[in-house]
Parts: sequence; structure tokens; C-alpha cells
Amino acid sequence: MPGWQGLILRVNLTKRKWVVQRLDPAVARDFIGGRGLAAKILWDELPPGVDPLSPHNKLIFAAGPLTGLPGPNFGKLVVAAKSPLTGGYGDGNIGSWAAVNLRKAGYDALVVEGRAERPVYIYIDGDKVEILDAGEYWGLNAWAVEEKLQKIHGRDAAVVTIGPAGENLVRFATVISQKGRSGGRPGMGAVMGSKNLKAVVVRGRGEIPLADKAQYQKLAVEAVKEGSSSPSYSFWMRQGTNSTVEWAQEASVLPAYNFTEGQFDEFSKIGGAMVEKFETDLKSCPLCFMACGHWVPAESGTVEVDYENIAMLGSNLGIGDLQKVAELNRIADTLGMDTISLGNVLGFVMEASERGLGDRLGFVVEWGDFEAARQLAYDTAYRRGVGDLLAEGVRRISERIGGEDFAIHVKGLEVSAYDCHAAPAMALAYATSPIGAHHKDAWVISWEVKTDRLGYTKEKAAKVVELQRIRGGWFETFVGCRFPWVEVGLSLDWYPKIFKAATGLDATPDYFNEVGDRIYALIRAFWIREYGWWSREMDMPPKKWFKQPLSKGPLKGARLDYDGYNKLLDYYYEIRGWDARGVPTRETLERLGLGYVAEQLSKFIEL
Ligand code: PTT
Repeated sequence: MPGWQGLILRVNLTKRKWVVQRLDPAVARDFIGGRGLAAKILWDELPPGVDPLSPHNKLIFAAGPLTGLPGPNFGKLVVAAKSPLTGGYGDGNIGSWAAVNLRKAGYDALVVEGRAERPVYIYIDGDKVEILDAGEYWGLNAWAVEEKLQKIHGRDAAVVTIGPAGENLVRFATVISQKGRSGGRPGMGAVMGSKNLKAVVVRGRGEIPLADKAQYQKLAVEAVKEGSSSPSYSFWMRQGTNSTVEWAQEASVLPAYNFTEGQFDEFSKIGGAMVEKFETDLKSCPLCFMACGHWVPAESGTVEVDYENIAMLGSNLGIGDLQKVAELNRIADTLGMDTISLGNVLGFVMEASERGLGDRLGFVVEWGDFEAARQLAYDTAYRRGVGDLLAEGVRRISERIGGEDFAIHVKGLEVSAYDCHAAPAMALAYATSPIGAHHKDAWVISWEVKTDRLGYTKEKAAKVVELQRIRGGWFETFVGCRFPWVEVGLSLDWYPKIFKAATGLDATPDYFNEVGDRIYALIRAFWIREYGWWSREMDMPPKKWFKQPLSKGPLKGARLDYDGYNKLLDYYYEIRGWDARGVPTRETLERLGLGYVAEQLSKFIEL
């Protein structure tokens, strides 16, 4: 099976045993790898309704057949599990040398099961696997642990780790690598912490088998050449994702004051131009030709900033100072928490304070109060005082103290940094994302702002599905970074050709799209099984975008319309072959080769 290594490493921390299992070629064909493989394992192996923080959950690091190969940015790894934040399927995509090394060690995936009695880390060096004591690292921040482990195992040993937030089971704790990469927004770091697993260290020196090595190398070199000679390449290299601040301001989609507005008066103090001015360093994921890691000074050192981080910890909190925003980002990175969820949590408590709910929180914090935000960020990571509540995420906080009308999440995952008062298709993208409100599967907004912006058309629903197929299907399964395509316009045509040279399989766009549809239906089935019920209310965007119009800017007065949105949702379900509740029909499941899923699902919901 060229392309794939054909092996999955399973480490059981309870039994302190590991086994190597063959990857079934039929599974590789139908699910490819990455998210597809992770979703299949979770569906097949998790006991329904399992507590995500129990030893029965599985933490999966899944590569795809392109992961680890030189070419247009294949240094990425999916990290997945049942989410402790949402109770549904959760994953993230982290850029790390661990992705490359895992594949070179001979595996397509690592599945971590059980729970260690004491803190441990997993050390993998080819076919040598050890479970080692991590007692002395527990409690250390993510950056410090990586440095220490590389001192012991060498700089060519790649490390993914958690910080104190993961240890303390903060529901939006992430997995951290290489100081600037954070993956697994829906609490993958907490799942790792629940297993008493501080880190995975992986060294790999083998080859990744290719169907046609010469052809692969030729295509990889040509694709990188095309990408790096794109007209947008040099601006991208100067500002990366950070220029989105200025773009979002212009388009009135920059989240401000807990997604109350789409513009922020002080946007220029935290935008791409400011990042460019103060940049101290530029770093990338492995094997990447378009580094996106722009480092800037924070109060306690330097840190990588990205658009999402800046918007969520800056404009969304009313903080218009890059160095302060960077400091909040640095706290999140070192302690191992997702910046998007943290920005939502802090925005929620600022709004709750403004609305007079401070007595229920036990404190009041004003918009733009950096000192308070910093303290609350630490308290959250360590679950100190009110931080114990904040660590639960926006949905649970609002259930506890009220404020559901301004709790900005979908299915429990906090919304990433695009305000949707005036962006119905983007609202649909958030609401139907397979992990909860994240932009990764369909960043439709850049297209939507150029169309009939406030319209609720079938074309918009179709565009969301199209993007979900490509971003959530193609890139999350062969596992590579989507930025070459999204940001510098590398043609999608390269990927089937590259895939064929790697695997020998004739992969048409239709093949990738069908795999994407299969995975979407499977993940939706997983959510339904874990919740034990389903309704279209689960696919609704946050209430605020319907109820509270924008109060300023060129789109003043704009808000989502309930009937219009429901129409959009109906179109979406129709295209996907799901019923009016958002449940894949039996015919759809069978058409996608998921008859066995239909059988099990019908025990939980009428099909
Ligand atoms: C990703 C999410 C994003 S998406 C950002 S910025 W972005 C935030 N980054 C965080 C961070 O940093 N520190 C932190 N403590 N929390 C953070 N949370 C947020 O996490 C790097 C890039 C980016 S930067 C994006 S869009 C693209 N994402 C891809 C994806 O999802 N799939 C894919 N096939 N290719 C992608 N390429 C791009 O990769 P999650 P990363 Mg990723 C400091 O992790 O869980 O998916 O959430 O992580 O390796 O850093 O991605 O403007």
C-alpha cells in the first residue's frame, strides 16, 4: 500500500502495553487517513455515551498518505477524540515535526487508550516504544517541557505536549508543539491530561513508501514553485493571516465586544501592518514554503500571533494594544489553551459584567481591562477560584449563571473570529461544522462578502458544502495544510496528481468529495449517537446574531433572519441527503457505504 505505512500504533496506558495493528486497505481507501481514520476508529471503538475524560475515550494522532512528504506543506497531523467541551466529535490539525516523524517511524496513526496511573510520556523511535515517567514534567508549561524532552532525546526528536491547562482538564485545552503550534480546539489537550499523558516524543528515520518516487518528486517541486511564485506570495510572507484584521474590519466581520459589533475602532493597532512592524521572527511548520508564524514581542517574551488569536484576544475584548494581546496569546500557548475559546470566555464574562451578572460571577470586569483578562487567563488554566467555572467553556458558564442569549458557541464549541450578523453563509458554516463552531471546514465568508451578502440562497448552501468537501474532506484526510490553496491560490488540480504519485490510486476530485461526504455523515452519526437525540436546533448559530443587530458601521442594523436561515439550512440538508432534523437518511448512509452505521444509529434515533 504505497503512500500509507499501513500500520497503526496503539498504546494502552492502563495496561502499559502497545501493539502494532495493520491498517485495513479498505479503510484506507474509504477514509484515506487523518480525520477520516480518526472518525472511523471513534465510531467503531468507543462505547456509546462514554465520558470524554474517562480512560475509555481514545486520543488519536492521525496522519494521511501525504503527511511527512516534501511538497506543498504536508507537515500536519490530525489530533482527535470525543470532545470534553462539546460531547461530540472533536479534532484539530497541528503542524509539527511529530507528524513527519510519526510517519518516518513507520506509522499512519497513534491511538492512545486507557489512563496511566501516574504522569507519563510516550517515547517512539521506530519500532521501539516506551512509556516513560513524566513526574518531573507535570506542572511545567508546554514550552519548557518540549525543551527538556529535546535535551534528553535530541533535537531530532519531535514533541507534542500539554501544558497545565491540559493537566487541569480545562475543557478547551489543546495540544502544543514547537512553541507556536496549537491543535485540537475542542479539548484534545484535556483528553491527553485525563490520560495522565504529558507528552509524546517521536523520532523517525525510515522512508515513506511511494508508488512513483520520481514522479512524486517532480510534482512536489513544481507545485511548490508555482505556489511560491504566486502574486500574493510576498504579501503573505510579510503578514501571514494577520492581514485578515484589516480585511475583516473593512468587511464588518471583525468580532468586537463579544461579537456585538463587526468593527473595532482600534483595529489598526493590532492589525497585520502592526505585526509586520514589530515582527521579531518568522517560523513555520515542517516542510512548509509559506511560513505563517509571525513572532512579536509580548510583555513576558515573544510569541507567534495569528489572526484568530489577535481578533479573539484583542478586538473581541476591546483591547487595542498588540503587545498586550500577544501576552494573552503567550499565556494560552505556554499553558496550553485554545485562544479562540479563551477569547470567547473572557468576552462572555465582560459582557456578563456589563449586563449586571457580576454578582453571579463574584467579580466585575470591564471591556478592555487587560490586567483582569490576564489574571483570569491564569486562573482558568489552573482552575483557581472563578477560573474553575471559566475552564468549563461558554456553554456551561451560561447554563450556570445565565446569559445564553450572548453565549457565542455552536454545539458547545466557541465561535472563531468572524462576526456573522451580516454573513448568513458563514453562520451556516459554523453551525454545520463537524466539530462545532470553527471556520476550518468552510471559510465561506471571503466568497460571501463579494456576493449578495445578506441573501439566503441555495447557491450559498451549495458553496458551504463545496468548501466542506475540500477543506474538511481532502485536506483533513490526505492531511496537508490548506494554506497553499487558500492563501496563494495553488491549483487544486495538483492534489489528485500528487496523491496518485504517492499512492498509485487514481484519485479524482469526485473520489475525494465522496470520502468527504462519507466522513461528514459518519461524524454526524457519531454526534447523534453520543447525544442520544438530535434536532435542527443543534445547527443554529448563536442567538445574538439574530436578536441584536449591529449598532454601527456601514452595515448598521444588520442581523440574521430566522426564516431566511432556516431556508438555508433546508437547502444544506437537501444537498447532503440529510432529513429536516439534520439526520443523514438511511439511503444516504447506505449510498456512502455506511449501512453498518445506519443499523447502529437506528437504535438511537428513528431513521
Ligand atoms: C486552529 C485554530 C487556529 S486556526 C488558530 S489561528 W488560524 C488559533 N491558533 C492558536 C494558537 O496559535 N495558540 C493557541 N494557544 N490557540 C490557538 N487556537 C487557534 O487554533 C496553523 C495554521 C492555521 S493558523 C490555520 S487557520 C490553518 N488551519 C489548518 C487546518 O485546520 N487544517 C489544515 N489541513 N490546514 C490548516 N492550515 C492552517 O494551519 P486547530 P496550527 Mg491548528 C499559536 O489547530 O485545533 O485546528 O485550531 O493548529 O498548526 O497552529 O495551524 O488563522
